Amino acid sequence: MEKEDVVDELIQKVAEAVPHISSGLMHRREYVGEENPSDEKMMEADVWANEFFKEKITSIEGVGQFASEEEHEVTDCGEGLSVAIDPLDGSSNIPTNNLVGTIVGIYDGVLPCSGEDLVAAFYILYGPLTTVTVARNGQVDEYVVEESSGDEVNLYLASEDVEIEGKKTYGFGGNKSWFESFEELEEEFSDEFKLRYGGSLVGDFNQMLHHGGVFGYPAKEGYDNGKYRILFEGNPMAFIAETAGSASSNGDRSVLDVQVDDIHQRTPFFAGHPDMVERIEERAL
Ligand code: AFP
Repeated sequence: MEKEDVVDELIQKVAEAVPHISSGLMHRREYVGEENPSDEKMMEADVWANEFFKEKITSIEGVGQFASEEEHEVTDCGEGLSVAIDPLDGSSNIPTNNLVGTIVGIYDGVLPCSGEDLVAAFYILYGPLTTVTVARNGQVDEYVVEESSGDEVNLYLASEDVEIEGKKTYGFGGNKSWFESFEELEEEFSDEFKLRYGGSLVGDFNQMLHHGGVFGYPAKEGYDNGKYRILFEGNPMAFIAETAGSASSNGDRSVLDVQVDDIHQRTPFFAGHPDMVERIEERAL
């Protein structure tokens, strides 16, 4: 299959999983007593969603590698594009019925590879509406997922060619351990912009995408490289932000320019209006 067709198939197959994932969360809100490769507690929903997506994605012709935030190693599954996924980002928000998401990066390269090798990226946001936001071919489009018959879903184009405009909101994670220089910057931003932070990367990023502003998770005490995994979270979200005409940064340069040597490598992460990202970089945080 042509790479474009593989990307189409990936978006459709992952979207088809939405009704199954949404209905399956209710009975999978307990922690399983194991940790993922990033030493984070795994919820039953994390394990289950990972297995569900892995089976769908590795069975697609034209997908050669599969990597997940929940698995230690890359799975080789044929020839073609490489897929890196955060199956259920924000799963700790499920017990409080907060927003959760699925993040997918599609790379034309052998994993681990840098964001420059991304050919497309998309996320699913499980909210009042379930939406799929896709960055490909230089454009970001948002679709609403509507369940149809059986496993079929319809994707309705809700927003075409989305661009991040304006500097309305800001939101930064990990506030319990920020370095002092970042605390000072956040105080400036809190005087100038509206705070939007909900503890869910996909939900918080999506607000920034539509409202205009900046979102991030900086390096902090004990986490010199921040919290987000570059392959599964940082690169795909940076690709979407930059495709939407905005900027991303690890505090120094575009997240997409960062060399990736390990599939679970972390990165400080900022994305949003270029002026706001530039102010963060100027503080060399
Ligand atoms: P979980 O997947 O463990 O819920 O973590 C979610 C997340 O990676 C991301 O979605 C949030 O932006 C971030 O963690 C919140 O981290 P803090 O709880 O440290 O603010």
